[in-house]
Amino acid sequence: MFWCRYVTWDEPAAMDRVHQVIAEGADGCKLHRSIPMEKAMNNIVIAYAQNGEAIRPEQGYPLRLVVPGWEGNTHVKWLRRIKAVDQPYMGREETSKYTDLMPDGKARQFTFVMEAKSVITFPSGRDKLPGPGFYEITGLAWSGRGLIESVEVSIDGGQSWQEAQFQEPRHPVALTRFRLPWRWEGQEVTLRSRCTDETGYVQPSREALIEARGLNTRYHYNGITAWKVSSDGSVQNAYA
Ligand SMILES: Nc1nc2c(c(=O)[nH]1)N[C@H]1C(S)=C(S)[C@@H](COP(=O)(O)O)O[C@H]1N2
Ligand SMILES: [Mo]
Repeated sequence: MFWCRYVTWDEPAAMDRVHQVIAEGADGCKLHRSIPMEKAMNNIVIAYAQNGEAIRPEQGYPLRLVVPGWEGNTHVKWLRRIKAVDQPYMGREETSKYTDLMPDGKARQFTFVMEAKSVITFPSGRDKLPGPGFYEITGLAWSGRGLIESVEVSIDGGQSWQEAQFQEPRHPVALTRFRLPWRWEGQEVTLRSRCTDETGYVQPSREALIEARGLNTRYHYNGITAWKVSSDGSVQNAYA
């Protein structure tokens, strides 16, 4: 039931009609995704190596796509074919999956970009602080739209926010380490981080995101994470 036209290169002006490339994997399901030409020509990697060695079988050996800033599902592993076509393929991974069902019953489609997100990695769920004293809050922030511009941390349940420091250098669309010194007096507190990227996009609260998109979708969940530190030092997800 594929109704997109393949573009053959010997046709005159074929290039004008190439709007998408279809990347297909060699696994049993032949996982495939449509990638708009603009992205394909601009900011995409066909990777054969990682960390100085051939990419490992579970990472897509011998070749995989890396599509910076876009949802993991587009990073097709065991790449065996790239087709040029004039419209999206409407394969399983962009219709039945990787669409976002909204509360009104409509679905967002081709929501490729992963929007800005951050998480505190210390202290975080299941850590146990040995007692009151000095700690360094640290975590990671990233944005599919580019550079992380700032990260704020709240130690009072989201009422006030303090600017965290970055571990430089920062790179666009890459994990960015942030840190904030913190003295824990031993009382119950809730820790949150909130990042802003270079486009001015601010990571939303969980409540705001659920209000906007409902509860039917989670592929692009980037709400603020809250860690509750109890007076005995144990740490757990405040929303759990
Ligand atoms: N061929 C193929 N590529 C694939 C998949 C797959 O099932 N088959 N899974 C995708 C999904 S859903 C994700 S999240 C990423 C995971 O990549 P990683 O194992 O390097 O984290 O691979 C993507 N590429
Ligand atoms: Mo995934």
